[in-house]
Amino acid sequence: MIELFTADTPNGWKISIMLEEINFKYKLTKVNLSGDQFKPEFKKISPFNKIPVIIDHKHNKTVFESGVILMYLGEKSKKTIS
Ligand SMILES: N[C@@H](CCC(=O)N[C@@H](CS)C(=O)NCC(=O)O)C(=O)O
Repeated sequence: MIELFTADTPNGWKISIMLEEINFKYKLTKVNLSGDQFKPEFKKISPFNKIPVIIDHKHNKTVFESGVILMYLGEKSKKTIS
């Protein structure tokens, strides 16, 4: 299962849209950007203190940077553009 750490911003929306498009089940965890991004436990998964981040619990992988997350999910989905 994918867990998405996100907030109500375009970079966050990009990943929600992708997850919906590829029809993956995911858990959405909201991050309050008024300061929670600087908490040590969040820094462990997001070294630059930014959303979005995903944890792929099944494969024990953490991915940050929206473009990288999109590529990761695209590859996982095995969908092609036609
Ligand atoms: N290059 C990053 C940018 C991420 C980014 O700027 N996230 C913003 C929200 S859209 C953020 O977490 N801001 C909190 C902060 O800078 O403290 C990406 O594409 O993921």
